[in-house]
Amino acid sequence: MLEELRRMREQAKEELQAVLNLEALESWRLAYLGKNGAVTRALRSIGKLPREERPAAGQLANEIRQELEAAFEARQETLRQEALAADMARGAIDVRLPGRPQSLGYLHLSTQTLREIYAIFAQMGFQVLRSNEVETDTTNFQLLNIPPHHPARDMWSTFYTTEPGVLLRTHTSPGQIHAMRKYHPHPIRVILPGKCYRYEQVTVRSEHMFYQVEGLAVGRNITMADLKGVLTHFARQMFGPERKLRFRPSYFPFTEPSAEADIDCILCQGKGCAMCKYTGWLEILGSGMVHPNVLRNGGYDPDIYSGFAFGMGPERLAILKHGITDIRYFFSGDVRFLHQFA
Ligand code: FA5
Repeated sequence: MLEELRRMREQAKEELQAVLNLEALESWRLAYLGKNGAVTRALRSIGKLPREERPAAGQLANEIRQELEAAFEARQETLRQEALAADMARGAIDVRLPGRPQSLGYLHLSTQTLREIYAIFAQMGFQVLRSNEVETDTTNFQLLNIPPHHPARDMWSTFYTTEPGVLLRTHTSPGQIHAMRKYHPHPIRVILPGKCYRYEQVTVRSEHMFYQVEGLAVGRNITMADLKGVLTHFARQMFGPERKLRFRPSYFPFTEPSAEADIDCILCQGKGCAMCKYTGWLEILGSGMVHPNVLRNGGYDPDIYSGFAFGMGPERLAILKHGITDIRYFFSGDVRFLHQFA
């Protein structure tokens, strides 16, 4: 009996060493220490032994039970620790890793330039008025003194909708009509920013979609001197006091007289380069005194009221300010360009 018990102990210990997970450990426990396990059965059978053998067998069987119970607990603890370590390794989060940066948006260069323009005109009392991007032939052309078949329509051709007479505006000037009809008969000082569209060959200086900022002042005794003063102040604020501004007589059907304002080329400092077509000057805006017919179309009597208007392209201004060589970068969606102005 004693020999049998010792063999069982050796076998149980060997098997326990081979147990590699908690499920196998439970099977081992049932096989030796469970209700019908080998150790339990041995203890139960001691009563059947001859009286003189019982004490030694009982003592050894009890020792073995205690030894195996202790071995079971130790093995269980080792396996639990191993299982925990494996779990941790599988779902590991290294809290020392730096976080992934969130990329924040930033303003498009056109928007930044528009805001600069708003701020400068706000100093002179001009408020921002939003007008429509979709206009009619009447507001985009006719009320601005451009009847059907007027040659200016060729230069200002645009994208037409399938709705007769409905088009994408070629300039912000129809906003003059909307502003006058809205504020009549009060004096006006507004700027009208927004997108314009043209059926036009795209080049380094021209896009078929671009922004404009229209300016309009209407009141009594407004003269060309006011126009020059406002635009000169604007150019100096925008480009610095050393910048040169020149006014050139021009023609627009909705202003009389009309003038274009040029700034000396920032890329070549006026020496002449491809950007300024070797003239040293860059056109930044068109302007003039509001034509009497246009004042009338807005509801103002030209014998009492006068006004000036201008229209500028913020992308062209940004090109000058930042020395950009191609206007097509603005709306091509290339973040390598845009990010430089973040
Ligand atoms: C006009 O659009 C007139 N409505 C401006 C005006 C307003 C004159 C009020 C008198 C009184 P023009 O076509 O020249 O004019 O355009 C005005 C400005 O818009 C230009 O100086 C330029 O800065 C910008 N611009 C015109 N066409 C383009 C284009 N294709 N791409 C980018 N900017 C343009």
